[in-house]
Amino acid sequence: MAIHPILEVPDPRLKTVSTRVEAFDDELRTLVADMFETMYDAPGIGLAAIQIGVPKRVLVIDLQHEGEDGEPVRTPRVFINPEILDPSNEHTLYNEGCLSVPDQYAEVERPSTIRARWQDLDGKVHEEAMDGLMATCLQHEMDHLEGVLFIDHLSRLKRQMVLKKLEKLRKAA
Ligand code: GNR
Ligand code: NI
Repeated sequence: MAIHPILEVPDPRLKTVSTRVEAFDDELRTLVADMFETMYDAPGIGLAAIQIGVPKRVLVIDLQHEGEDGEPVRTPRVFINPEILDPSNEHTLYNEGCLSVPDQYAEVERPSTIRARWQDLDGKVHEEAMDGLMATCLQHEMDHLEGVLFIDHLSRLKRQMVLKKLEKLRKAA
């Protein structure tokens, strides 16, 4: 297993449209293991393969909740070739961040609930209704598979502000 560097804006590879997974093999298992290790190290609640430079339709998500002892409990989930079905007409705002746009946050509006269909590491198909942070996070991650970042949902002015702030922070570092 390995922690990979996370691509950051304006890396053009983040605009890649990722391709479907056809082979459910050991190489895929290694990729997913590396994605979890990289996501937990960052730390983040989700990661798309393209964020470590692999243009495949693979996502990992772990929303982690607090256990009774106050310790975080991990709930690792893998989504391969995910699809969104029946997004709700109702939308919700969430203050989103992204490991590829470090330390920047902005409100993004997305459908409140969705149904998701995806494959697991064995290629088995799953379907589930999602809401709350899980619905938001899955939609954020699915955007990465299309080469879209949360800042692409903002007005051009707001997007430029975020990118300018990031540039400034990098120069100061
Ligand atoms: O760690 C992350 N937090 C987050 C917060 C609100 C909405 C989406 C996210 S996903 C992000 C990790 C990431 O960049 N995934 O692509
Ligand atoms: Ni992201």
